[in-house]
Amino acid sequence: AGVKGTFSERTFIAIKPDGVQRGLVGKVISRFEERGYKLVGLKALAPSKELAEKHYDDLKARPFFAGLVNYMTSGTPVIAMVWEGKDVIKQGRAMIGATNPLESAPGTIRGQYCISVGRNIIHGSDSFESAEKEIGLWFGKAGELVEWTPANVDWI
Ligand code: RTP
Repeated sequence: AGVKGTFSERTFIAIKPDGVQRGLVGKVISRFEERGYKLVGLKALAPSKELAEKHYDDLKARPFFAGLVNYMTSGTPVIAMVWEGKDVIKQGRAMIGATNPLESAPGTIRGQYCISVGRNIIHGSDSFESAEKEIGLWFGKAGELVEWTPANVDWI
């Protein structure tokens, strides 16, 4: 996940199937771009059960686990992304908002678009360790992440 706390820090962000079905892909990408983050990995895929279970393996014991995996593997794609930039892991979580829509502040992504915890349109890594794990899981193949330099933005 790059180097923690520097401009090369990376996080894993995924638009979940309900976000794709609702046509919110462009809006989510715009928010990260406009904030000043850099898109270094992007793909659409319908995750396998194995991938969804590995991604959420810390929630295995929770009562909603099976439903969560079914939702992620419905066949509608997930838009898997890696975003890079200063403090992007923490800032990405702040931009996404709280898991429970009753607690997600208006202006956050979930606070603007969600009313149900089980259909909360987006995922973001919650720590550097999670980002490392999730980027490896979703972008395991060599060459899937791209290094590039934005035009004339050194001073931002
Ligand atoms: P995420 O991992 O997807 O970014 O979500 P999170 O950290 O904000 O929340 P977490 O506690 O890790 O839960 C993961 C996802 O499980 C679903 N969930 N459903 N009571 C429920 O039905 C319930 N609780 C959680 C949500 O989709 C949540 O994002």
